[in-house]
Amino acid sequence: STKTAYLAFDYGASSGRLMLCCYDGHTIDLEEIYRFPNEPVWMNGHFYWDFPRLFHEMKMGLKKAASLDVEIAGIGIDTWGVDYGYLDEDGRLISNPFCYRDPKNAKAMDEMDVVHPFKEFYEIAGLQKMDFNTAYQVYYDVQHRHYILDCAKTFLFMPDLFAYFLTGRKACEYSIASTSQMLDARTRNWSDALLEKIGISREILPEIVEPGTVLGELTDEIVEETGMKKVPVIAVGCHDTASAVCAAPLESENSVFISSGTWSLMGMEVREPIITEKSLQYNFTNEGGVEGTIRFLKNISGLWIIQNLKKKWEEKQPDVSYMLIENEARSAERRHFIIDPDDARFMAPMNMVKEVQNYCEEQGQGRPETIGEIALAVYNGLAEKYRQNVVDIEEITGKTVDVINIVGGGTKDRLLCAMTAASTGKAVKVGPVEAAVLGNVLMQMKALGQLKDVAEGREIIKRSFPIETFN
Ligand code: LFR
Repeated sequence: STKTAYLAFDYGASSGRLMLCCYDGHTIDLEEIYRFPNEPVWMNGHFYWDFPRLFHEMKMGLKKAASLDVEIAGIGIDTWGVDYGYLDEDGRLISNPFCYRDPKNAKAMDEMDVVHPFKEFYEIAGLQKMDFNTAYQVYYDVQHRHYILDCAKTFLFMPDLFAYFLTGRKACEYSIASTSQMLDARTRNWSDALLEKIGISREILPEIVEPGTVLGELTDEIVEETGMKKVPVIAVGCHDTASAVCAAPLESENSVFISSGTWSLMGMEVREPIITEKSLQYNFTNEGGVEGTIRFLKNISGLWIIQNLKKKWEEKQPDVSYMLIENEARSAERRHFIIDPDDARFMAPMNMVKEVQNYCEEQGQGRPETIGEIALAVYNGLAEKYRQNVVDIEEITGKTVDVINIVGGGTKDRLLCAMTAASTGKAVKVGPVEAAVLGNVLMQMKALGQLKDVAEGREIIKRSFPIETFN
């Protein structure tokens, strides 16, 4: 047939999956061929990713793909941002990477702030102040785990690590590197000034490659183990949010996106970084996108709190689904509860239900008791953040926002979509759900010459998936 097939690995903070994506010259269709949980492990006061397990799952996915008897043109990998690992001189992974919710990060940020004021970083990197930014994590390594840096020969971000173990090629992809607070947002390269402040040697940082670069083919070992052919691995927008925005069917320069999932990444696609007094004051971030774009956005806690409420409720009531939570929130009796979803206390609490209840009580709102009331406190908090964010974006950019495009897994939450339209007063367009996977595929297609540019890719997305409007 004339169909071309691609494999897209999309690793999120709670699960990962492998999608088979076929393009017939007109539309793209997707099939999930493998899914697995991703559970960071809490061990002696720290949160780690289980990297060998995640790599194992990658190979299981490839095995499954190999058994399908489909010709695969390329493989792309995207993951959450900021996290990384070190390789020794023989390419062995030194220590399991930390999870970005590790409590050491807040401490590291405070330590670095004392020596190097945040403003010095912001002026160059243009990144929002978040304690998990790679710069703080690496600063922690420099200060408290120097033995690791003593034998580290290569630094790689999470998707780069996977690509390295598949192909043997060591490179840092630009969009993921742009989440580190170690790049100069304007030159799009490592910033020597920032590296010096952090105390990491430039020598262990590999070259930065653009999204859409063919990294290399699967190694013989991987081919042997999985039954795959010698397929090329392509650096896509390796940061999941870069991929999601790549596939967002934005219609104009006044469109705002929300990449909705565990986090809500809300902002605009712009041509040049916006690093001003105001963007600093409002704590906006400039992350690197595909085709030289900048994702000017704010990182807002997203459905993370709802996900963790669900886990807690499931312990007593196994049939609690997202649908049920949504419906309970729609019909909740007392509707005034509201939290600040970005309050640090919601980052990784032991009991999310109590945390939300206590917050409301401490704020003088009374205590939400039912599933509906507790969930609504979160929904109200998110909707209010979105509203404020639109106001801030309009003020900073001087533009008037016309449409908000919501993409990603969070679009399945129809209550949140409706509340977004209501709170912002803007037209909201919803879809596609699988934005990260689709952006991943678009950049593979571009790398292999099947696509002229992202604009053409977004037209394919619009043809292939329903986009719904909420007013
Ligand atoms: C979304 C995301 C965000 C990033 C957060 C932590 O999955 O990649 O963009 O800020 O995870 O890495």
